Amino acid sequence: MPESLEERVRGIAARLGFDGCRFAAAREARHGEALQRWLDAGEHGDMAWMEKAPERRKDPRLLVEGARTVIVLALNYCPPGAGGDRSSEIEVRGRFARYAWGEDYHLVIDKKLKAFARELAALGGEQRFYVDYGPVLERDFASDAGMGWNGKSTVQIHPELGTWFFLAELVTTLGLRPDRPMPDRCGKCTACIDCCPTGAITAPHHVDARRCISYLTIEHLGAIPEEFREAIGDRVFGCDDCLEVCPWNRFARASGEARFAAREFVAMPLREFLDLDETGFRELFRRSPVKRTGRERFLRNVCVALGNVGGAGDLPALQRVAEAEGELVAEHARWAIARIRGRGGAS
Ligand code: B12
Ligand code: SF4
Ligand code: SF4
Repeated sequence: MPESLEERVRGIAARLGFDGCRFAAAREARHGEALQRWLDAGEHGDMAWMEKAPERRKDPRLLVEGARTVIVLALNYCPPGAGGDRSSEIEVRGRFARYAWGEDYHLVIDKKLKAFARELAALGGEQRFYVDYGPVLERDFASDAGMGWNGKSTVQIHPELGTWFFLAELVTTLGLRPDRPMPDRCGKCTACIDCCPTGAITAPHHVDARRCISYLTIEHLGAIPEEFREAIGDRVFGCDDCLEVCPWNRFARASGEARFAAREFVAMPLREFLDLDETGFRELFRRSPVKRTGRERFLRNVCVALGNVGGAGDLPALQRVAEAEGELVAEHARWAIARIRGRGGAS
């Protein structure tokens, strides 16, 4: 039997190292109106880039003329020691979300998508590819294609990968038979909603980004509102709480992608980050997602974490930063000093 077009495309995905490849029809996104309401309510906070071209985000046919299929891809990023067995987690001093432990996934996946697009062109397709930054409501098309289901946390859940996978898409003119959606297997579970430290999951499948620690530590541009600082705890970049509690991570296995393995910075003592100058910051976070915040906002986050978990030994470094840095970092350093002193950290 000759190989079908669908099998050939899945074969390309497997050769490029993707952990899943499924197809959805290119059509209007099911939750386009929900996206519009979210934007109109300002729940995207400072992410002005989310406001750009919402009509394209709602309909992939506006991205590629004659588009017939959205090829939905999954790539496992579960770093070794982070899977279902939480007792073997690597001990970290300030917490980074797992997706940021290794090399920037945009770089890793972009390269694979370029190669993928070349192979699809050889099959007669015209396509564009996206990972994260593109105007695609990625989780809608993942749900349509049966790449897991949309969890109550809004994170897409896969029966074998759990929560630890990235999504990417190729919008193509090739007509590939759509896969079936997968039933929602959250059942009565509400663990992600119950555990969220800031109450950011305001309803099942709905996150108010302005309350989310991932947003506050990565995307938010100014001072972190005081009401959230304590809840941020020791997190300095992103948040995994609603992912870690998901029972479907019992089945998660470590990623085969060596570039997602944890880099040294995840185990660095928090205080040492305060010594980074611009060059030091750029070198430490070269090819890392952490680079996105820039040094100033990263130091802001480090000060908040030190205010929550630091001790007397951290006061001299915080004092130095409070005197030498611009107002954004200095104000967070002063807050941290007051918190540590309030705990009896030092006179
Ligand atoms: C903006 C953004 C954020 C924002 C806002 C998050 C949010 N929930 O909206 C912030 C900065 C907070 C964020 C955080 C994170 N993000 Co983010 N983010 C995005 C981005 C760029 C757009 C998301 C978006 O359009 N939001 C608008 C809202 C309205 O849409 P939505 O959250 O996708 O929600 C829709 C679905 O729930 C959908 N839906 C789909 N199927 C179904 C089924 C049912 C029944 C229902 C009711 C709804 C539904 O309907 C909703 C309304 O449209 C996407 C990439 C992309 N282009 O899609 C990555 C993306 C969602 N992020 C990702 C990741 C990894 C994260 C973090 C885990 C990172 C971290 N550890 O810190 C957290 C998770 C926090 C969380 N609970 O969502 C991955 C998620 C992969 C996955 N397996 O789901 C994505 C897909 C990037 C990628 N290419 O891999 N993110
Ligand atoms: S990433 Fe953290 S703060 Fe954001 S919704 Fe999940 S648990 Fe809440
Ligand atoms: S924690 Fe429970 S409710 Fe939340 S996504 Fe996982 S299974 Fe669904």
